[in-house]
Amino acid sequence: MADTAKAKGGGTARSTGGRRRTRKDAAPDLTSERPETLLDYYRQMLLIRRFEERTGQAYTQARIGGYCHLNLGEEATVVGLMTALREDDYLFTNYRDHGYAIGKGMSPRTVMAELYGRSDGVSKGWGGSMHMYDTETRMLGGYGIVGGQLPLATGAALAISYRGGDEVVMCQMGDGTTNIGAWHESLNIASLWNLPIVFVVVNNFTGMGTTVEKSSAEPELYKRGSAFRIEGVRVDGRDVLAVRDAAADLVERARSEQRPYLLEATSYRMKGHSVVDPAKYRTEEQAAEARANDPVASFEARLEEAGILDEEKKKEIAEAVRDEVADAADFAENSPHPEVSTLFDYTYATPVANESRRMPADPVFAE
Ligand SMILES: Cc1ncc(C[n+]2csc(CCOP(=O)(O)OP(=O)(O)O)c2C)c(N)n1
Repeated sequence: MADTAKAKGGGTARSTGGRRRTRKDAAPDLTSERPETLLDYYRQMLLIRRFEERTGQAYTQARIGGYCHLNLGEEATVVGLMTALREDDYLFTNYRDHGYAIGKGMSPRTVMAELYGRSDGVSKGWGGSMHMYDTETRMLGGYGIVGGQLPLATGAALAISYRGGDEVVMCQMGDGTTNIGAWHESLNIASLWNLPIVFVVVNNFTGMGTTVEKSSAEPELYKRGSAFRIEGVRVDGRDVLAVRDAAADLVERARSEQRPYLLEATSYRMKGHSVVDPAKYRTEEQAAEARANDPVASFEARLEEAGILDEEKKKEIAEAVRDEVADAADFAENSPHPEVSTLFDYTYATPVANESRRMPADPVFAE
């Protein structure tokens, strides 16, 4: 059910008279939605679910190496957020980025190839799971350092503001990130300089195995923008329509008012922190609650109840998704490994002195 709460920011925001959701708002009514749109949200959520399941499987088969964090359980949050952005808006995320990369428009093929560390991957195979990056779709990364994306996203919003553009930056992070220095620095500057950015905290209630209550003096994270006069909203991250509406509202306000906003999406990751974490800190009750509120299954049931999804349509979507994921895995499997000689090609925009790390056949770039 949709459940939004709001914390006042204050600051210099100009009111647009835009639609503002409050805790009393009802869940978005399906009858006012286009059935094709709802089915497309469902398809996207299912695609991320199956893609991530396949990723986990490929990891255990040693097709994927390094760190690997899945969006399982967070599909409604991912799809709702991505639906709220325009194609020319920018996105920065943490390392839990596969679903966002697909949602922002990258092909599952090139995302999977990146996971496999192959040359057809979005980052030419050199980035891996945590570093999906693509200027074309304006997903400017995937970052492995907790909070590393915040100053960069704030800088991108400053660039937009400086050039007088009307794009918005969305900066996704986890709940644990709200306790790191970059959070305070970035929100402070974003508010002080009136930057068009929406900070999104995906609150899955655990930073690795540490709960929000144990790590945050203010566990209602949407209120934590108030120190910087940034208005915050909390939304049920397991409801794709509620996330879409809350995010679209804040994105459009950031755009028209040139102000930062904060969105907290309460969510739940269905697996451990990364694929190698057995999540033993989870109780059986918590796992059962998660299964009972699975965002994909809940939305499926809601569409069925509304008569929008029937068995035939469900089968059709499931098969199309299955084929797309299988195709992505085949593509990744058949993509060549990158040449070692290209290791430094994408690190700097221009050639830099390379004598100390030059491979035998490389040209020399002098100091
Ligand atoms: C600066 C820094 N400190 C510690 C780590 C190790 N680390 C990786 S993920 C993580 C937890 C972050 O949790 P949260 O922000 O809630 O994101 P989630 O994994 O839930 O998406 C930690 C401590 C790191 N990557 N970077």
